[in-house]
Amino acid sequence: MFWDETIETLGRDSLDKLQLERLQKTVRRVARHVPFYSQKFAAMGLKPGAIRSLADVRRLPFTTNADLRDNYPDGLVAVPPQKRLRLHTSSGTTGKPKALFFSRQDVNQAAELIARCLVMAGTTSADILQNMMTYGLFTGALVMHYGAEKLGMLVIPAGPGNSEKQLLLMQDFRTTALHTTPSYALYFADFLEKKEVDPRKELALRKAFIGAEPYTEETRRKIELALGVEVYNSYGLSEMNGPGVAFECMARQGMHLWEDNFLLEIVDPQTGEPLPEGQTGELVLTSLCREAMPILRYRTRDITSIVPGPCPCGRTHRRIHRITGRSDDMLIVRGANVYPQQIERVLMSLPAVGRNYLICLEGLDEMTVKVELSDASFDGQVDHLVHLQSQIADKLRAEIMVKPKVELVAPGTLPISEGKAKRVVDKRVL
Ligand code: DLL
Repeated sequence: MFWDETIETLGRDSLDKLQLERLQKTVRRVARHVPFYSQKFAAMGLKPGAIRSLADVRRLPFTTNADLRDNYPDGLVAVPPQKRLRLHTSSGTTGKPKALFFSRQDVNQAAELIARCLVMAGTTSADILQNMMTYGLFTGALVMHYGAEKLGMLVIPAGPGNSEKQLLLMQDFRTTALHTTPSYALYFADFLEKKEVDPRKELALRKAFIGAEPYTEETRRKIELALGVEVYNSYGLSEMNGPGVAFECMARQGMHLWEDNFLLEIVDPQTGEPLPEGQTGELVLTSLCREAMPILRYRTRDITSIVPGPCPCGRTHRRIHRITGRSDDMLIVRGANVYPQQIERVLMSLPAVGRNYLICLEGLDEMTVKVELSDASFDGQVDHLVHLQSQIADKLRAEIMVKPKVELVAPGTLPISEGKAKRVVDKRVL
């Protein structure tokens, strides 16, 4: 099933040709309308006409997170005020937000890509989508909302939180598909368990589109088991429309990245040099269709690699592997490089572990991993808990090379947030 079969199965040569035309057009437009880029081109002695092949993309400057903040609020916008239709922002971790503008064409194009994703994942206009992402400045809910409407689904704009209400909506309107973050999906799974609701018997759920935060295969399995759904990984970022950049098809072996809209590169996060296909590095994206705010070679900081070979689904757009972390969320603990995702992978593979955890760094270089237990393993038997604690610490040490302190806590006691989960609290005095 395809939303736009011609474009989704376009042969490599035609796709390359289309990308080059769109890249050249984008470069000409930013050179004319965005002083930030025209000044960069001038300083590098680069003329827009010098981009003659896709490989020439390497001659273009990178755009970073800091560039977006420095040009806040509208320094990177390429259209006059009357063509600006929608504003989203992205908060990131520190400082000023990033402002992202959409023209009418951008809003339509973003919805078009979402419609492709939803059909690719096996949903149709007969499905009922409960959109549990945050509505507002965050792209997550609205971009999905418009795309699902374009496909013709009934969309329930539930927003996040208020699990009682979410459950009622699911029961009363027979929701078949969910859109949420992995952390809220796990939280909601806990809620259903406490309520003794068996989703397979009492609800009509069949698919969940999960993204906006990194998560592991182990977490995917936990969500699938607890909610009785198939989970599809959904990747995107505000700078490139929000959700709908890359999404899993029904083969679920990596996420197809819509290459007619985005030019993808994988670079060495330290040097910025392109890496050979298949190697793991930082994803760099150039928008090829964005009108209001085109962005060249955006350093996403997301670490991934390209899945080799063709996909059984027949789509030609290349796939990226699950994001394994961000080049800037790496922690250095007693000299070892540690990615929070490594810790999640270990924890979520253990049945005794519940659905939430928190990594706390304190003092000089002390790492404590607070781990919620599952209801079944929270039995108050001291021997059992002590054994479990040391088992988890050993498994973590085998994965991350340092042995953290492990603190076991009761199910449902660690804080949860409505937006993106905060997995690390760093209060070290280094
Ligand atoms: O999170 C857009 C989005 C909304 C994607 C809903 C999917 C679903 P931002 O707030 O700008 O936009 O955050 C983008 O979130 O660079 C990644 O680090 C992370 N991220 C998004 N999706 C995934 C995913 C939205 N599936 C940043 N796996 C990105 C891992 C993800 N990380």
